Amino acid sequence: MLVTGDLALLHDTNGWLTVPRLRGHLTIILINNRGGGIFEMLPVANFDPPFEEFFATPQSVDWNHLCAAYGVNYERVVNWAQLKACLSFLPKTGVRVLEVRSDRKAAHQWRQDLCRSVKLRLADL
Ligand SMILES: Cc1ncc(C[n+]2csc(CCOP(=O)(O)OP(=O)(O)O)c2C)c(N)n1
Repeated sequence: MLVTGDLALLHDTNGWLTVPRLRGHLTIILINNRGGGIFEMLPVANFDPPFEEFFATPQSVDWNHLCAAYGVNYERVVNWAQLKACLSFLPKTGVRVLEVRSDRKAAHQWRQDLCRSVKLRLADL
């Protein structure tokens, strides 16, 4: 099983040319937040432009179509119950992408808030 971001996976999708020779199975959980969420942690994230175009670099890829081009199975996951059901069994062969879409800005804010509350609690000790 592989958990990856959309930019990292896009970088390597040509590796799927070897899928016909793959022995075993790979499930890829694709966290698609339309760009590099890691860069939201940089000070430059507060300046747009140039942030979106030159740092986050969101791509307009239809993952369903891209997967189909390589013979990779695709499923869009929209809730936890579906994700749990998808992971409750692993196929024996082939590659499968489970796309989970996420809001890059909202996720960054959520992490910031979480870190802040953890720091506050540690300060209480
Ligand atoms: C081969 C390679 N190219 C570029 C980078 C620089 N880089 C580090 S993280 C990142 C973007 C990651 O974005 P994504 O995979 O969508 O994950 P997210 O940050 O959204 O979780 C890039 C381009 C790298 N580490 N390796």
